[in-house]
Amino acid sequence: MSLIEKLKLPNDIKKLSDTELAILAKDIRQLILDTVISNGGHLASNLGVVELTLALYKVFDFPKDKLIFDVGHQCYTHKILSGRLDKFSSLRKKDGLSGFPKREESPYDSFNTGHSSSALSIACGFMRAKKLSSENFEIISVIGDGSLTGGLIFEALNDSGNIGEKQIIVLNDNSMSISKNVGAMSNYLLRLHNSSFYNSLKGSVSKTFSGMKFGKIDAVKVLENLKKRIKYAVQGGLPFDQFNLKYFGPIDGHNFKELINVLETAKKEKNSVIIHVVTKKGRGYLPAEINPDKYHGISASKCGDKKDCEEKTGEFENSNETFSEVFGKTLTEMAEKNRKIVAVTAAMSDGTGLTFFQNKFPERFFDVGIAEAHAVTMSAAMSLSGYKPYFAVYSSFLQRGFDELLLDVCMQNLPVTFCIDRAGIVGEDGETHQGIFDLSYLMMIPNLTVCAPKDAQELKDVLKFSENFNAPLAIRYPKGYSKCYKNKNKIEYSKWEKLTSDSNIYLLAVGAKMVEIAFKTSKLLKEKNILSTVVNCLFVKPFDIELLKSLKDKYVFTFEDNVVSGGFGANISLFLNSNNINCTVNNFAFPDKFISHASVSEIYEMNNLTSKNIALKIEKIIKK
Ligand SMILES: Cc1ncc(C[n+]2csc(CCOP(=O)(O)OP(=O)(O)O)c2C)c(N)n1
Repeated sequence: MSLIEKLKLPNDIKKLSDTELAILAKDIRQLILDTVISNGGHLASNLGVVELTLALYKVFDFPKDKLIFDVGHQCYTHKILSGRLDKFSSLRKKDGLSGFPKREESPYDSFNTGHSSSALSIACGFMRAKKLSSENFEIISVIGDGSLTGGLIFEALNDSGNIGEKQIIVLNDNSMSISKNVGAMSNYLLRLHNSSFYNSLKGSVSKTFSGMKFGKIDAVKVLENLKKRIKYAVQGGLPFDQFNLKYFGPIDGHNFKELINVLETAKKEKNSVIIHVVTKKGRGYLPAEINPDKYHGISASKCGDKKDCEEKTGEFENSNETFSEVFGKTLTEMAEKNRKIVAVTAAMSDGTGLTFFQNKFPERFFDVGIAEAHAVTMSAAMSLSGYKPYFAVYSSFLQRGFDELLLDVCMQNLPVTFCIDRAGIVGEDGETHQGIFDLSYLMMIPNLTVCAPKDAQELKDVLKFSENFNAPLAIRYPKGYSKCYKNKNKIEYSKWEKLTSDSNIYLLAVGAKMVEIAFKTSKLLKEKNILSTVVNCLFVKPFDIELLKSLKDKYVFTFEDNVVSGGFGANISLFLNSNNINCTVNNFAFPDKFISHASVSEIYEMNNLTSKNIALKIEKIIKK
């Protein structure tokens, strides 16, 4: 029986020696590795914080003390230690453990996270509540150096300096966001943990000079003062001091003695502290240590994405490239001829396919850190200066930049192109990552054109169309592999494409996933002698008004991978109704709820959005 199986978690951790903790860390690493290889998930980040999480559990009393994980993707050891060991094999599976902290799962998860840089705002809320209620507990946030590139963190740091309540911030510095971390703060942290001269002075003063005097003055006092001056000279002044945070570090994040010492000191402190812990992303698994970016998040198997594309229906074939790859390569090709094209990412160059562009045109590629709102406004100003910015961003993360999209880009009608990846259902990452709200928040923005290509070829064509389009444009596409349809659409502004011949039943579909489902639905209906017309609504906004006007007295069914409220279908219904185009309209979309983790196909199944379900529903409606 391994140590991990013998322990009563989490209480037994308090009794363990450093040697036993090291054995436990090894067991946990193996468990994380085995589970993530089989289920997919965030590997490198979790391998990096095993010792840190164990040390936190050794020193603090959770859930009385509150532990907040920023982003939350590094919470696996925490889940294992907090009574979820027996369920760990269900990580990211339907009805299993979430890959992120989730209050519904355990009282040890103090807040549901998933998007970066919110931890310190959460801490501020707990601090104020603690002060008002005079309860006694510690508030500990674990934030990464990547999270520290997000503006929300600085709003919270500013606010927390005035609250008059204690917090402990553990800054887990591995010099990596998903890719190499960027920006001035990241350079500063690097200087801090490279300042070996200062580090060698750390702690040695009191040991060596204890009891000695310089004249009448205590030698330790003089030297401590001198040490402080050296610290500022070497480290360039500590910004954390300005936020009323006492800085401890850098600490070796894989050394139990150092970690436990510093956490115990922090616990005794009356005032807020920041502990700068240096860890190795991917620690203990060589491939992840060497390539932490590639092992940041891994799929159970890449086929997970491909599975849904395997069925060949004759109308389309599978492509070997993901939408992200097609986007990245096409933009790079376009940039070869057009020197005004610039690419912007908020710390997601790899995931969005921009690495191709980054390698070819580093001077025209800008990673601004995990700062989506900033990326939007920054792009707006670049476009005003004659450049053609393409901001590649995941659907759920663009939510962070809504006001900037509305006012800084669309109100001024500026030609920024938003390449919205991971639109629709993403699957195992769950609620925080499903891209099912973008159509609702994009459809209502004046001046914005929204496109959803049906396949890789159309994504290429829309990107080429975007080059001379002089207004804000959003192009949304899903996670994973594309199909290639036989039909090649001629892109014409606001025009839709009929993929099958005219009939009395119109299936108006938005984007790759839904055009595919509409196609399959149409085939199933045909088997029952019900003819239907599949329409690829490439321009989600503005509508093809001519086509809509022709739908009088027809059956209209809309298909979208977005929540039903405020989406494509809801707006179509509104348009048809307010223009007295009499027809029977039904919307197939996701219900207005947050959708938990499961595979993409399970999620479609659970929400009755498979072609089989839809065909049955259509049949019922038209036979009424
Ligand atoms: C708002 C937002 N944008 C992007 C992401 C995608 N993302 C997940 S983890 C991560 C990097 C976080 O880096 P860091 O905080 O240093 O943690 P590490 O993975 O290095 O431990 C990013 C960009 C996100 N979760 N939230």
